[in-house]
Amino acid sequence: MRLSRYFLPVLKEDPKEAQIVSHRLMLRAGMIKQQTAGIYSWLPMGFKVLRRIEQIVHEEQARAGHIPMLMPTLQPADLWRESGRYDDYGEEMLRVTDRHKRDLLYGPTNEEMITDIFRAHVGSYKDLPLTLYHIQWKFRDEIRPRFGVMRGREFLMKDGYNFNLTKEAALHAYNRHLVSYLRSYERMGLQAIPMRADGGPIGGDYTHEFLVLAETGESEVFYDSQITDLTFGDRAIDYDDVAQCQAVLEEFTSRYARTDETHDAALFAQIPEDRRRSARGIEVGQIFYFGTKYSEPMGATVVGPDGARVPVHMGSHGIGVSRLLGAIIEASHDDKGIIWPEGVTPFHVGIVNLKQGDVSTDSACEAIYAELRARGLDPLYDDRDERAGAKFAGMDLIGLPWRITVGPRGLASNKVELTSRRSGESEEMSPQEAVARVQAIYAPVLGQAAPA
Ligand code: 5CA
Repeated sequence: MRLSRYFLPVLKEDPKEAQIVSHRLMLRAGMIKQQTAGIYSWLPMGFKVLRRIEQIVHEEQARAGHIPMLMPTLQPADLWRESGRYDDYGEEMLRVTDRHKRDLLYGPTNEEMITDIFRAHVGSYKDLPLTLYHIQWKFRDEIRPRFGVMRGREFLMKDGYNFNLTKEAALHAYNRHLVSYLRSYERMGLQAIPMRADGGPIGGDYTHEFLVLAETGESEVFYDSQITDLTFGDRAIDYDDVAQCQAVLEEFTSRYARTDETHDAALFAQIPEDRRRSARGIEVGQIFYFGTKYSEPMGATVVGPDGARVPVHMGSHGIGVSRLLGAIIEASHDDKGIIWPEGVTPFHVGIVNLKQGDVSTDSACEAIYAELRARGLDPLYDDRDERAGAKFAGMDLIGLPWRITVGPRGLASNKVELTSRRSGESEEMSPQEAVARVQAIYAPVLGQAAPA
């Protein structure tokens, strides 16, 4: 993309309404625009990151064998009357009446609807296990929407639902999700720690939240510091292997890590004092096993191996896709702006032309731009007629992890500069070498794509 033709409405001043750094930087970097409390337009660069995150989620769900679909945002109230949640959900549910005076609601989650789909089409244990998911906008009429996309009213969620004949099978699905979530967050450059949590309005007493540690997090968390040493990495995993998935769950959940809802001071006190930590965290996902809470009242049953109908065991699993943008920025920024991890960056590399209009500088930039694109990379070329200082400040603000700086002085000896946004370090090299280096940096990121 050429910056002169892009739509990147950066703000010069800090917006007053933003209380936390991710909200401030998303507004300043021209990623979002608030339309009303807790409801945002996603401007092109914000939308680009949102799609990168969605893509990672889709790929990791595909890898785990989960099946994508799409359910609507508006749902009939009658489904929620069946589960009893129409009244229970309270004021967070946005209720709408259509022209025929039928009650609808803007879905805050989809347990009822997916259970309805299941009961209409699945009748035998032979069709199990089944895991369906979608990535769709949700609405929760939060009393205090705040912190930008972190606590929105309309927000994008990946929500998945699994159906199983037995509790054991449902727990394997739970473990599989835990593994796929660990992989997803790591690809986004995040450490998200699974912590024992509370089921809240979704229900079930077996649930983990995934938390990214950050001072601005809304959750209070308590954990054993050893847990922060764990990484999933690129180890091979067979998602059908029950013991292997169980072993990952045990590895990542056996140390103390809980949100304040389930915190147990006596258990916590048993951890050696120098490892006890209390901190703030951002909840970027949650997985639940809730047994037959929805299948029983809604009649989602299958004929079991012995011929009798039994309600299915279910779980659900959510990732806060739009919240993740805020969480990633909270975890990765400095006083100049955002520092995108390579896995989610809106553009792979920025090209800064120090002397726009100079024939040889322009043509060197054009060649680098074309060569990067030919290699499957997505560069942002700052081809505006602006001062170098303004171009650098803009690049630092929007946070592309790598920058190639091209100026007449360097070009005289066939050199450009490759700069890391994270370390600030620069290295001089030929334009060809800079392209090859950027390609090598992104090879592992681009190579992680799984067939969706
Ligand atoms: N049905 C289950 C799992 S599919 C469910 O709704 N789970 S949830 O309530 O925990 O939401 C899943 C994720 O959505 C949360 O972990 C959080 O990351 C994100 N989320 C929840 N509320 C908001 C909100 N108001 N703004 C942004 N993201 C949110």
